[in-house]
Amino acid sequence: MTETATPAKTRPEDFLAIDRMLSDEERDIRDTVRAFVQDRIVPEVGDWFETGEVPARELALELGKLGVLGMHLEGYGCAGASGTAYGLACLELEAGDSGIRSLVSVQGSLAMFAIWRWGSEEQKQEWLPRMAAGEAIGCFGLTEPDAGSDPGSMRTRARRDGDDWILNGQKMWITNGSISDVAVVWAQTDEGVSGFVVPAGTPGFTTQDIHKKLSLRASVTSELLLDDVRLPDSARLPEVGSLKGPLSCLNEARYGIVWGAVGAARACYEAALSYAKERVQFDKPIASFQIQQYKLAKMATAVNQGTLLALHLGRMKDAGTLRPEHVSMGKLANVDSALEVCRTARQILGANGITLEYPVIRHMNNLESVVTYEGTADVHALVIGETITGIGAFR
Ligand code: TGC
Ligand code: FAD
Repeated sequence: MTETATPAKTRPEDFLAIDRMLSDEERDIRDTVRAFVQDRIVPEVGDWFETGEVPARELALELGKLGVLGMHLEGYGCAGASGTAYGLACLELEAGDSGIRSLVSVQGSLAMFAIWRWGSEEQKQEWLPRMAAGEAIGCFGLTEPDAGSDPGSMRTRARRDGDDWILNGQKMWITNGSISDVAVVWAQTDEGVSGFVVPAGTPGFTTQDIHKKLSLRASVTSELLLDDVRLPDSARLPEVGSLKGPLSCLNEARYGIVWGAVGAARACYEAALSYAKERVQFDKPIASFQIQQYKLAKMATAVNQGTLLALHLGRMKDAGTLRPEHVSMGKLANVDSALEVCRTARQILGANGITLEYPVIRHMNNLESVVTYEGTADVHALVIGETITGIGAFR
């Protein structure tokens, strides 16, 4: 029998030793983003959430310097990092707040990716370097008041007028809408769905913020109004003319959420663990009661399972084998389990769990948006259902 080395002691903060499955470069990127979140986001985000005001412009510049805006894209000032490295960054950003991960997702995976994948060389040169640096902010207008899960029913229309296009319609729930320098707007045309690059200030293009949100409060959410907006043909994304255009961008952002949701869950698990070890009731820390240990054990398991699933999808993305239905499984599983972790954490904190002094209820409320946007849990279950049964159930 050969002698085997004793496995290293289990570390509660990395129970399954997933760290060892990362490369040095991936760990470096993860640690850099984690330190940024710890120094810049964590001390302030409770106040941003409470007031509903986030210094998004300043943050965009800082995130640009950090190198996370469009970090998985190649060229045009983007970092060209791996999908796994991008995922790790999303995890750390969302451990700060889903709104910060959203800022990065919408910029890099939706607005920049749309231009990078489907835009002309001129559009790429004009927008991508500034967007990667955080000097220009982008938004992505797909959802409408009457077209959410079913974007194919959108009413925003673009009609030709000589060499120009005239856009009319309304987009709803658009992250970064009012603070954007450029909006990627999807519209029906006689030839199918097209994307348009609409600079802020174009006559007829206005925005209005959505208030009274109880979730994603550290994020700007707006309505976009397009009233006879005239654009040259050079503003149209030339390389796509169907719903495949916007849906391909959603794959990128949904992939980031697979990782990000684990970050929110980890932050709540860590808050609950530390609270349970310190909070004394009946003369003992509540962490010493079996029922609380059961909850903590389930939370730790969920965080580790979610990380492994995200890492597996990351490796598939980097190998070029990741399909949209894989991303659907990741988003469905990880957001659902993150919600469960955050709700359990909230209860472990007792009354303290309802205040912004702790991160838990903020994450829990944020995840109510995360489970809805980028395809609801139902939509992702139906994508998986269609793949395994061969029967579409959307209609
Ligand atoms: P369907 O007929 O299935 O497809 C139409 C065309 O699109 C192609 N396609 C995809 N391509 C790439 N990636 C995907 N995931 C794709 N899914 C479909 C398909 O092959 C076809 O291509 P072609 O070449 O034949 O034209 O479309 P459908 O109308 O039946 O809809 C399918 C469904 C329901 C899955 C889709 O509409 C959907 O995903 N709905 C959910 C909408 C959604 O997720 N909206 C998100 C808006 S953005 C947002 O929420 C940002 S939140 C901020 C943040 O991220 O932080
Ligand atoms: P609906 O589609 O009306 O769904 C309502 C309910 O019906 C859901 O439970 C849904 O699962 C269910 N349902 C719908 N269809 C079916 C079906 N076929 N079978 C079974 N059940 C079904 N959009 C953008 O374009 N850009 C953004 O930047 C953006 N940012 C957002 C930020 C926030 C904070 C939020 C909350 C949303 C954002 N969205 C954005 C919009 C988001 O993508 C939509 O809310 C989402 O796609 C769902 O659409 P809906 O809200 O209209 O719900």
